[in-house]
Formats: sequence, structure tokens, C-alpha cells
Amino acid sequence: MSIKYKIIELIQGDITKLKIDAIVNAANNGLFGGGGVDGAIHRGGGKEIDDQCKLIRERQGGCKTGEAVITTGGNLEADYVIHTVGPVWNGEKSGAEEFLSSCYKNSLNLAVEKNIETIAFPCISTGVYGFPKDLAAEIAVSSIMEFLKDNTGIKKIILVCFEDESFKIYKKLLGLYNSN
Ligand code: AR6
Repeated sequence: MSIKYKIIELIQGDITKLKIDAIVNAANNGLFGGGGVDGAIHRGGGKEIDDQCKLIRERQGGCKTGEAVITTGGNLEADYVIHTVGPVWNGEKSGAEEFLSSCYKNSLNLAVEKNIETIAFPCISTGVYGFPKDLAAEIAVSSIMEFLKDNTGIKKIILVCFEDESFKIYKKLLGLYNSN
């Protein structure tokens, strides 16, 4: 079991710079591109990502909260972008925790479907959407661990923290898992 934890890597930096099979985007329901990591990914990927998001919008109206869709990476180093929509934090018992967990699991399931072996996640919902960073980190790690129980092909999962606070939270959290 513990060997599987080694699949997870933690880094601090800009997810758009990663040379990897897929990066995950913290998108909005309309897949329009926005601020934060979404803005950076759309800017970095260029028209190719915008055009594919438009097609998805026309086909299925965008992406529901907790679900995930895929485009190619356009001008990014990553081959693919998996766009998932995190929940807006409305307090405990609003169902936000389950939606956030679904973001991680649905993104990973989609990756497996597309034979993606290496994937990087930002800290979904912890910026504009206001999810508490420590709770979001716990949900991210536990959802990934759950997925890894019957993982069928993912070789590396990189958790990308942009700011110090999230990086410190994840470092502590993964340290606890690793010491088990
Ligand atoms: N690389 C990695 N992480 C980043 C980067 C980057 N380049 N830039 C920001 N982050 P947010 P959300 C971190 O707000 O809360 C958009 O407008 C950031 O520090 O990007 O899910 C969408 O269109 C934070 O930890 O996403 C939606 O409307 C994390 O990414 C809405 O924001 C997520 O912050 C989604 O809000």
C-alpha cells in the first residue's frame, strides 16, 4: 500500500509550466476561462483550448460542478488539460466537500480513460471559490488515496501549490500519510 503513496509528488510553482501528460484546470461551469489558474491555463494554451471549450459548451452546455472534461494542451507543455469545476464554498453541510472530492476522482477517471499516466492538480476551489485551504487539502489527498486503491494506470500525480500557505499544509499532510 505505502508504495502507491510514492506516486504522489508535491511541488510549489506554476502548473502551466509543467511538461507532463495532463494538467488539471480549476475551471468554471461555462469553461470560459477566468482568473487564477484558469486564466493562466487559457492564456498559456491559447486558441486551441478556447476553441475546444467552445465545442464542449455547444455540445453539453459546459461542465457541471464536480465533473470533468478534457481538451488538448494547445501551446502548453502538457499534452492535455482536464477541466474540472470545483464548488464555491458555502460553508459546511452545503455538499461542497463531496463536490470537491468528485473533482479529483472524476479527473483521475477521465485521465485513465485517455491513457494519461502523469497528471498535475492545482488546489481546486481554494482561490476565488473560497474553500478553506486545509479542508480542501485533506479532501484532495483522501480522494486521491481512495482512487489509488484500484488505480489501473496512473504513474504520477503532482500536487501543485502556488502559494506558501497551501504548500505548508500539504507538506504536513503528506508527511502524516508517509509516516504510516
Ligand atoms: N499554477 C498553479 N496554481 C495556481 C496558479 C498557477 N499558475 N494560479 C493560481 N493558482 P483559483 P478556484 C492557485 O482562484 O478557487 C477562475 O476565475 C491559487 O493560488 O484559480 O477553483 C475560474 O474561472 C489557488 O490555490 O480557482 C473560476 O471562475 C488555486 O490555484 C474560479 O476562478 C485555485 O484558485 C475558480 O475558483
